[in-house]
Amino acid sequence: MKVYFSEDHRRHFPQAELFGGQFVTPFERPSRIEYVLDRLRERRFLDIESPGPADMAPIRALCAPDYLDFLETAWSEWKKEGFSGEVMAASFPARRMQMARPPRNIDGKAGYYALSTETAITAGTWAAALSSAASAQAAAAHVAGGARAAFALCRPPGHHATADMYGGFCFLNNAALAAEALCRAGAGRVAILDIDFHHGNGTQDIFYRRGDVFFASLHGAPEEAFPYFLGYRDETGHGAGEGTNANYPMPPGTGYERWSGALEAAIARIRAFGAEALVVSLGVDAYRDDPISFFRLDSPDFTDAGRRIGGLGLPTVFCMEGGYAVEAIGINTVNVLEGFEDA
Ligand code: FKS
Ligand code: ZN
Repeated sequence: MKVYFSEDHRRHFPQAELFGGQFVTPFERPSRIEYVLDRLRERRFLDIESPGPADMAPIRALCAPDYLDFLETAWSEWKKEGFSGEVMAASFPARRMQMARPPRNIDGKAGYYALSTETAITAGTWAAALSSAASAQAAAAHVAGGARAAFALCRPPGHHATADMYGGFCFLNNAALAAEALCRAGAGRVAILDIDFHHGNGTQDIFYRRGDVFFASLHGAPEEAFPYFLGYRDETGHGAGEGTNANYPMPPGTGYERWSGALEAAIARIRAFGAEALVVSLGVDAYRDDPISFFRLDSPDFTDAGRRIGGLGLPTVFCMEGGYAVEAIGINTVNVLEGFEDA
């Protein structure tokens, strides 16, 4: 399977994440990619290519123009304001406040476009986000061109990003860009399967009213887990998209037996939907030792999950999302890909 990955991910490396009332080194850090690359090479995934520049037209079609302007200029505006740290949102349009008027002040704007505070923007964040999107686009183009599968080793991740919000370490929704590219290449129906521990709120939001893209997500129940405010079972889509959204929230301590049951249910829905192509939001933070998650999957479980996904027999684009137990993320990611190829 071909792998796409850009060195430009390194340009995004914030020094700080607000976690539990303290600043810590962000869990989402450049070394994550090294762990995955090392295992890919070791296990003979040697066809690793760096993508060309991002195709801006689909990004502009997906995202709000003012949001893209914000991402591109946030760092320089923050510096112009005289702030010495990284861009971090602190004030949000909460209940009964105005949503329709983005402030001019950069501190206000950060809160307007953010869905949470832990995700900092630095000098190279925009370039890194574009390079991550470019990997997803290249992988989608490869699959649209007839390949069985491709892996976009995206960093920063994407599934929390909406058309106009960043957060949860995400800026541009890579999986959504891949799905949209598959649609435009002629797939009448595309499914997105999100197996990251966290709910893919951004992806759900982007496709919620569309009937041609099915979204299924397995994740920590919103009562207990980030992003907290979306991901319930009764979110089933709206309008033309009614019936094309499936959430599988699960409680703390969930192990592979329950998780694989949800995976089978999601796969059955994707099959019934009649998907012609598949995008997998591949997070491996459902792993038992993940530092910020609460499922209990073992490494071999990821191989089995990959095999079940491969059983769908669909052209498939994998997009890297989360996973933080650094040593294991390489093993678990490649396990999914190998299982898939085995199927
Ligand atoms: C707030 C805790 C916020 C943020 C967790 C983000 C998870 C990101 C991810 C992605 F795939 F996007 F990387 N924690 N007090 O793993 O879903
Ligand atoms: Zn996650």
